[in-house]
Amino acid sequence: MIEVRVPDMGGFKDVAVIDVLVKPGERVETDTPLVTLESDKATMDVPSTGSGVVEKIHTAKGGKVNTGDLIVTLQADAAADGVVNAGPAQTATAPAAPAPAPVAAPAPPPQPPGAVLTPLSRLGMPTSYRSDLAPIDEPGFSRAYAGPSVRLLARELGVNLALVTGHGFKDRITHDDVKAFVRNALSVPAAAGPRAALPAVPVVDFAQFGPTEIQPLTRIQRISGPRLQASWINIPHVTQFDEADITALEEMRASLKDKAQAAGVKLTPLAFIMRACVRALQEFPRFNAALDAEGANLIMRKYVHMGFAADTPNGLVVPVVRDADRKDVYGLARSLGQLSEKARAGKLPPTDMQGGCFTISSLGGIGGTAFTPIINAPEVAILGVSRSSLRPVYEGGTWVPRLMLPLSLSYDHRVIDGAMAARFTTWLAHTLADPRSLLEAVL
Ligand code: CAO
Repeated sequence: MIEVRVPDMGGFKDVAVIDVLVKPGERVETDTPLVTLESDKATMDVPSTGSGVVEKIHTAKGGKVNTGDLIVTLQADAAADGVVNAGPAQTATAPAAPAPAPVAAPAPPPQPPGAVLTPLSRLGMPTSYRSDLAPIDEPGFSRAYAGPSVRLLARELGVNLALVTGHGFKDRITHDDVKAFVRNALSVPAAAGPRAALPAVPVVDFAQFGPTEIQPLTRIQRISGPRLQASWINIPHVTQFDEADITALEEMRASLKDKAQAAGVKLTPLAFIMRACVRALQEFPRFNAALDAEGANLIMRKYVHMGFAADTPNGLVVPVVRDADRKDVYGLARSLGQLSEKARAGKLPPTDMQGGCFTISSLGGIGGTAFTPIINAPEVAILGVSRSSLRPVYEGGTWVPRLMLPLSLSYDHRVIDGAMAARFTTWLAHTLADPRSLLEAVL
């Protein structure tokens, strides 16, 4: 067993536990943050002192702790038995231990030899950049999922953490995320002038009008909210609507469904739509690109990892089917089933939510005729799918019943123009209407 205790907190007493970052049964490594504490001077993470599986959590969010209190017991890996106390806490006044490197984190800019590095010159930024950033919204800043040294850096640079997308462990905001955010803010052309601060919405005491109850957002909602807001604010969205005749596709799916089910695969419409989207990305590679931090170049991806929005009891998550271009429709259906199950059970590891190139948000199982999905930045497009319905279509001089699937493609207008978006959805609709090619094996 490893006992992780509250380290010496330098005289602070009854320090609040503002977050418990792990659950019993979860695997942790040395330095994985276990709980976040907050005194009136600083926030600090208490990292794990060994690797193993969380056996018991001895504190709870909202509780109070003191130096030496037991916070977590770990079932240690075979070689690491013993009772260990936590090392020094990561406080806002002491630099934090390095967080796990985010996937594809941007490299720091090269520095001239002998350069004196202030926080700003380290980022290659003019000192007047602060006017380009929205003011810090304090409640959002304190809710953001970031360690003390990252908060300190964000304060120094005037970055509103509520708007920063985290790429660290469990989507924690890292130093590189803060730097990338500032670089992005600076990429606004000088002619556009400083970015105007967003007008604040009024803060209202609702209790003065009647009884109320506070329901905290889930952890997933607290993380995804600022991300959605950042995408909404930063990306000029346009949504292109279209519809695909999926009469033949649904006939074909119905004829294959039982056999697939017997083999343990649930062949839903989404698997076919994903296969069609993979092929559409290959046909229109710009939809599989990302804009670089300066907004000057496109990064063309040579791989296809497909995200799909999944509705879970804890909120919206976007699992990613890796190498979707190397899977046929059955392989995609199998991955969709496995990832959806993990997502609903709250057991998706961060690696299953990273590296997406394009997202599909299907509300077809629920209802609706169209919607305007928000792009999952740094992707440049997202396909919304609504419920198919049987409708009369005029064909060859007569009205025939056809099953029509509504498509809503939101795209980043900095990268994709309207004509290209219309070509994309038209191509997609044609491909879904003639589904034989979607069943072809993938070599
Ligand atoms: N039109 C009509 N019926 C559809 C359909 C469509 N476009 N898409 C799915 N269906 C049907 C399926 O065929 C299935 O019916 P059967 O059980 O009779 O075959 C039923 O609806 C349920 O499908 P499903 O939801 O189990 O499977 P799926 O592959 O369509 O979707 C998933 C999986 C994870 C995408 C879905 O469960 C989900 O979470 N959707 C919500 C996504 C979301 O919240 N998006 C919004 C994001 S923005 O806030």
